[in-house]
Amino acid sequence: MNFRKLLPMLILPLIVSCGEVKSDNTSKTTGDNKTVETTTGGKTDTKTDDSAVTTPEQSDSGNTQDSGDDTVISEIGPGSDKESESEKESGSEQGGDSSKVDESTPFLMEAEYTNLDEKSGAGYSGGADGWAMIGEDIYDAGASNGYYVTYLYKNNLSLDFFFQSDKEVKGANLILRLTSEIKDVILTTDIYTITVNDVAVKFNQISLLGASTSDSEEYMRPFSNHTISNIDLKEGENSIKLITTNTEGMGGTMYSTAPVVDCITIEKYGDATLSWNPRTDNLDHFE
Ligand SMILES: [Ca+2]
Repeated sequence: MNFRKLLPMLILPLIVSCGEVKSDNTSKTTGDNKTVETTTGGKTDTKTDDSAVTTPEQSDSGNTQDSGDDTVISEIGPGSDKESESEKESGSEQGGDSSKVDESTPFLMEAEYTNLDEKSGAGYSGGADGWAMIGEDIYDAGASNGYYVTYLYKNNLSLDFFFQSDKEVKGANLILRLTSEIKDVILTTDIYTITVNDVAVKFNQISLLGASTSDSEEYMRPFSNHTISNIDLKEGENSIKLITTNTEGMGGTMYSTAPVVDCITIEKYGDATLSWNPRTDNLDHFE
């Protein structure tokens, strides 16, 4: 194990909640290590494995068992996220079971760590492909891990999160951490599609108000959390996709209406173990 390569990995899982903000770049990783983040019960493990490089699309439920050194990086507790006003607004009628006691640790997946290799996006002035769709939170909008994904303003463009669960899960919560830029955004199922294992889920209107009004304004609306209840997961490989499904332009070359995506978090998944293969190398380009 190369300690120099391992060191950034030790720092990475300290960023564990959508509600937490990281203002520096210490979670960046270099090199070609495979990273597996696993969350179960009350702890999060991050492991590195020099022996294989696996993209989320290539991974299956069998490859989450890591052969590298087991290192418990940090233990985190549930409930560290604070509901934003807008989340309460959009999530209060979702029928969440507040009486359910579930102390599972929130399982966070950064948008900037998804596989963007085949993605081609559109922005306010021109497009961007692959890792170039990642934005750095230079205006302190509260992006988890300091980065987010934008350029999602194109019909049928999706942001894909692939992960594994060691067992079936019923009634989990999915939390989206989003904002808007250039123009206020109101997401409904008519213009935006969220799928879990390729089945569209219902969600209440998500209002992302207070956006900057121009490309030159040095401001970004703070990210806010939005909860969708009653998500079911299956044993093995799972997917959550955020898909722009409209042609309602927002100005310039933003051909569709879409949010800016910071990360997603799964909560209340019982005693299942969730894991994924974050593409931390996406941030190598920001060194
Ligand atoms: Ca992020």
